[in-house]
Amino acid sequence: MDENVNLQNENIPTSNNDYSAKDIQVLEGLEAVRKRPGMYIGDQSSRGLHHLVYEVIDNSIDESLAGFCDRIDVTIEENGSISVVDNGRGMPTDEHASGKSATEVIMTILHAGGKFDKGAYQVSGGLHGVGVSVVNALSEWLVVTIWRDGKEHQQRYERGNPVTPLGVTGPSDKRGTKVQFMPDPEIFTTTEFQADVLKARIRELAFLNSNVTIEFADRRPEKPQERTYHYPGGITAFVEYLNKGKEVLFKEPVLIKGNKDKTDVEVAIQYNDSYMERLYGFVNLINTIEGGTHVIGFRTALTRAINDEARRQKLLKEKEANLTGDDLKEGLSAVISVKVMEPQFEGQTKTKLGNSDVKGIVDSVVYEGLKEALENRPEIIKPIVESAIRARQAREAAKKAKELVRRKSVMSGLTLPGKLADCSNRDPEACEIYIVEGDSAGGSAKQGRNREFQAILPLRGKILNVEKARLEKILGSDTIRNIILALGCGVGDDFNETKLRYHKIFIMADADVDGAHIRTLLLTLFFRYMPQIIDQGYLYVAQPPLFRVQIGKEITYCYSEKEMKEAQRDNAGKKIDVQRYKGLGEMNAEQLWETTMNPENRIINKVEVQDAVEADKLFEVLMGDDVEPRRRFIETYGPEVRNLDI
Ligand code: 28F
Repeated sequence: MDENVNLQNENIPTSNNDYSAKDIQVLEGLEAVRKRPGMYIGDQSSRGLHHLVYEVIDNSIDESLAGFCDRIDVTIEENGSISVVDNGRGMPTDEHASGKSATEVIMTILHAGGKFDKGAYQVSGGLHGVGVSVVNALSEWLVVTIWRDGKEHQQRYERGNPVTPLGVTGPSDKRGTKVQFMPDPEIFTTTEFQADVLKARIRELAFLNSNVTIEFADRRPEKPQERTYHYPGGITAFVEYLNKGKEVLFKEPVLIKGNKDKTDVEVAIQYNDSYMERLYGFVNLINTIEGGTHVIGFRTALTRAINDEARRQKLLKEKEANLTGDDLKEGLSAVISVKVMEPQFEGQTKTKLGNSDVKGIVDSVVYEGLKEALENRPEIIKPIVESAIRARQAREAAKKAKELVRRKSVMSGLTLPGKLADCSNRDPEACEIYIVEGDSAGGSAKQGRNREFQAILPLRGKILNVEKARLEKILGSDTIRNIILALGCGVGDDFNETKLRYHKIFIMADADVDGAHIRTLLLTLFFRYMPQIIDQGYLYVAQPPLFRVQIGKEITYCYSEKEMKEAQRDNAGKKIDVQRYKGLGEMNAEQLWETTMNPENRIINKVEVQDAVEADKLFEVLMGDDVEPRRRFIETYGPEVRNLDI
């Protein structure tokens, strides 16, 4: 018996053929999506492209939240299309009042698929939950297959318009829904799916929905792969995954669950011995990277519960001040997953929770839960308090060393470093900064650049490895302070993107081992202390030429061995001179401009993080304290690593 499909959009056309105003409105609905895709999926770049997949998967997840689905298959097909299959009840196929099938209504009416029943939580809100009709409108083609009532049903659409009726294609004893779609190249700047990006979101969903198994497969010939994601341990397993390979302060993560005023709260906490905080917040399975009231409530409860227990166990002297939220951030790994009936999302990317009542709910659930855990497991509190006291001592020591004073000036970006050759343009959108290794290359870059929109910051020698240092020590390094001052946006919690002085930041270092080390140290600085610069796509690696090939009078610059060989082909017999560039310093200002800085000819590589959790692990392995994991990594991947894409 099919449930009625409750539609939030009343103006559904009355019949099939007389195109009343209402029909036009439906068509306009999908036209509106195609005219302004950004309104529905954020943008038309790779990020918006991957949102299409999340929309479809969310409908399968809703089926699993409702308790009818425990397996989802996500496949990048050989032809580059995406298939998502679930074993839920199957989208309704019965005829709708409008004369169309319920399926066609869901697939072609904006927001028609939104589950109307208030009973279950839905993955919706913000950019999420726009509905599968948006995916349909932005797909060159889409085929929906439904198995229910002993039959297989199927319908095909092109750019949102049905090109076949929903028809029965045969008997079937299966249950569930399959949506296969090809994103429309007329809409997206790229239609190439990134397996790592999809795997990161799938892994997250599997951790957050412990009852569901999600199979991923990439059937494209370049790099076929498949992987199963199923974590019965849920968010406890998520925190253990975050801490894998790290020294944890207590073995079993603390798990806290509670519900209040129809808000579900689930939190897992485990400390490790690093300086980093790894905290992930989710609202209705949406990753709230901008935080929000659930995170504030969590931090308030954590600080209060730990201070109370520390005093009770006399780990803090009477006259000693309470541990602060900052002290308790060091080494914290935590996952906060809340389910809210009517989430209000705020922030630039709609990933900040605004509901004020949720702060108090999370605070009381976490405080009670943590208090109980600390009483039942007395071994937990001591190492946490000792870690927090070390953090506080480091902060106080830095204050004495005036680092924190410098922190103010660095954060406010009031003074510019002397070594910076700034550009005359003041509009960050138009400006670029080259962070250049070595004074000689820095000199050539200053000379060769276009001083209207290109600034140069020469670096001298190695920079501090921030992976192993606290912020206070990092701000003590002149080189790093100069970079932060030149960029003007501050670091860490003080980061303020509106103060960023350049929207293109180039790391320009030699193509040799030293250059690679400097590049990696700088990438670590940006990834750990200014990740927003990477997320916004402002960080690039400049690519100087490796060879200069002169044939007669003709000079060609080559950026790879392959290019260099090609340049020499069909020129046999002529006088050929090949020069291999060892460092930037071998190029004069003119050559450096022409080959590496001139926007017309230069080759640049945008730094992108496709999987933040995996990137976090990679930086820890490559730059962290433990040599053993690094040695294993280099032995395993060293031979194949070309440009280590993070
Ligand atoms: C690969 C993508 O879209 N799966 C879906 C269902 C199941 C139902 C449903 C969907 C109910 C109220 C609209 C079936 N029987 N996978 C999917 N599985 N939609 S989408 O119902 C439509 C909604 O308004 C379903 C009983 N109740 C719900």
